[in-house]
Amino acid sequence: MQIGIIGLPLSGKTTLFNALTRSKRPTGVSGAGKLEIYTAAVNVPDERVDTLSRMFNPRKTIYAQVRYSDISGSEREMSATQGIGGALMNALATMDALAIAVRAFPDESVPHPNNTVDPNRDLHQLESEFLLLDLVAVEKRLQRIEESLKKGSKDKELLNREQRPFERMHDVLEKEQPISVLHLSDEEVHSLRGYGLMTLKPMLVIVNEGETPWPRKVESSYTTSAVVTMKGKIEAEIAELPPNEAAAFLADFGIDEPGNHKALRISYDVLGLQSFFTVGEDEVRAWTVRRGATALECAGAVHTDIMKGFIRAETVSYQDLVSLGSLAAAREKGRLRLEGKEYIALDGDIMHFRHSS
Ligand SMILES: Nc1nc2c(ncn2[C@@H]2O[C@H](COP(=O)(O)OP(=O)(O)OP(=O)(O)O)[C@@H](O)[C@H]2O)c(=O)[nH]1
Ligand SMILES: [Mg+2]
Repeated sequence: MQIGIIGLPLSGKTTLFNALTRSKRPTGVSGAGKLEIYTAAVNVPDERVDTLSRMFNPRKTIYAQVRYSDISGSEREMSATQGIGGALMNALATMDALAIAVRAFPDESVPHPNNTVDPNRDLHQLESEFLLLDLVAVEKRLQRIEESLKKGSKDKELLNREQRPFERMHDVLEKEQPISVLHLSDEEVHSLRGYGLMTLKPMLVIVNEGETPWPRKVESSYTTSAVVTMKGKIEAEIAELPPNEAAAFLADFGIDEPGNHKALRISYDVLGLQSFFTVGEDEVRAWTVRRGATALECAGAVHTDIMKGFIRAETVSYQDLVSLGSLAAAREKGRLRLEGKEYIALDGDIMHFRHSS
């Protein structure tokens, strides 16, 4: 999973990126509006993985990973008449979700492109801009389709098939909602990647509040967006500390859940993702799949060969395994089930795939 952080200049994108990934990229240095992208991966903290690792004492413990990209200078790549520039379009194609950084820290020494600090105004400005960009792109495509149909194109059926999703997208955009409300399938999203549609992907809003809490609620105008608040600068500094020292500082600043955990948890939610685990003496590992994934799709996440040769998935819930203490006990108590291809995996399932090779 890859999440791109975008936002107005000097909203704290790099600061949040540092807090989220424990990186040390220089902040407060503007790249003169040029598009620049830095990516770093982080492990997804998961207490269940820690517990399983204690239980199996494996040689390797592997957490799920998420990649964050710090995208600066995106504003120059967006034009209401020209659409999105090629470089940004290519970058967006690799992102599964976008996180909008919104400034809510007052700081006289940091200039604001809109002069005053007002996170709701900035957020709504960006959200309207994204909707407009998408509306222009969708209308352009619809117009092309209509022209081709009028000319009596041979691909009438193909064009008709393409027209429908674009009309649906047009409808929601006109209602000032993002395309993501349509919950398009992975395939549909994939087929649209060449159009640089900003609101096709789930979005997360990260309110970057300063040392004191922002007094008003920051609300997205998109029904599908989630809002997370972080204390960017403080959390970036704390992220540099060893974990045992970090805990004391978090408590001092009244941060009950560090922003990096919160952002990951909510990203999974917004993206409709869940985890399943594979366990053994060799490796305890977390895997990420979409909610509602079948046992076959889970097998495919591990390896395409396992998916191709899929026979059964030995499955036990995390709760059952932990309360019974071992796979042997789970088997004995009949809690280790043999599931077929169509089984809908639940969050936290522990799976072992029987397969032919
Ligand atoms: N006081 C305070 N300053 C912050 C906070 N977050 C960021 N800043 C400062 O704001 C300035 C801009 O932060 P960056 O993280 O570089 O912002 P950015 O969005 O990456 O900026 P560009 O990439 O240049 O558009 C820096 O001087 C940061 O130290 C915060 O929570 N509190
Ligand atoms: Mg930056």
